[in-house]
Amino acid sequence: MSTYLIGDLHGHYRDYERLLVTEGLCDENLNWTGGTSKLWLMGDFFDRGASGLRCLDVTMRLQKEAAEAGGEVNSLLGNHELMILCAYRFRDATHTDGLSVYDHWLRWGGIETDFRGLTDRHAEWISQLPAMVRLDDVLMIHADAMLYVNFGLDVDSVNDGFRELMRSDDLPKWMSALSSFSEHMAFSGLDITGSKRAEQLLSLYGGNLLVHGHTPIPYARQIDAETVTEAWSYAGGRCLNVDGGMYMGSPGFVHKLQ
Ligand SMILES: [Mn+2]
Repeated sequence: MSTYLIGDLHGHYRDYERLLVTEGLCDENLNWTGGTSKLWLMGDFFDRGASGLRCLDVTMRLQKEAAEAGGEVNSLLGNHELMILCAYRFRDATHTDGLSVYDHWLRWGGIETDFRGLTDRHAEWISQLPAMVRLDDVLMIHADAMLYVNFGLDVDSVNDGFRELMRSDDLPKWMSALSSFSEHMAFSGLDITGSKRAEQLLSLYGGNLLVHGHTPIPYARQIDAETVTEAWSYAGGRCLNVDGGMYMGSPGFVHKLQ
C-alpha cells in the first residue's frame, strides 16, 4: 500500500486533475481508482488560482470514494484554508486597521467565486482537518514554520488546538494564528539554525523526516518553476518540501512516500 502526497494546489484544478489521472489514482472521469492507497494533500487549496473550491470539492468526493475502497484521501490544514474560514465566519467584522475581514481576505489573494460557493458543509470539512499528521516515521505539516509549538506539544494537542481555534469567536486569536502562519523557510538557511529547528520539531512530535508544503520549491531554491518536477530534500535529508509551486508555473508532481 502506497502513500502519495500532492503539494499546494492554490486553485490549479486542471493540474490537480492531470496529476490524479497520470498517477493512476483516478480514471478520466475522476473516479477513485487508487484502491487501498493513501493520498494526502498538503493544504492550501485556495487563492491565487481560480478554482480552489473545485479542488476542495473533488477532494471531498474522493475521500468518500477512497474510504469505500479501503483507501484514504485526506488533507492537512493550510493557512489559506484558515484564511477563507476566517472570512466566512467573520465576513463583515472590522479588523483593527478598519478593513473588513472580507477585504483582508481579498488582499491575501482570495477569489470571490470561491467565497460565494463556500457552504457550511465546506466550512465543517475544513474545520476538522488536522494541522499535523505522523505517518510512521514521517511528520507532516503544511508550513515550514514554528507556529505549531504554540498549539501543543504532541500531535493530538496541536490538532486539538487548531480545532479549538476554528470553533472560536475570538477574531484577534485568528489573526494572530494567521500572522504566525506567514513564516516561511524556518528549516532552511545558510547556517545550521534551520536544520536544528527541524530536529526540534522531530524530537518533539516524533518521526525522522519532516514533510511540508507552503513555500514553493522554485522560490526556496531560486530556480525556474517550470523545471520543478520532484520534491526537494534538504536540511541534511531531514526535511522534504513537496510544494512544486503550481501557481508559479510548475507542472506539479505526485510524491510517492512509501
Ligand atoms: Mn501556505
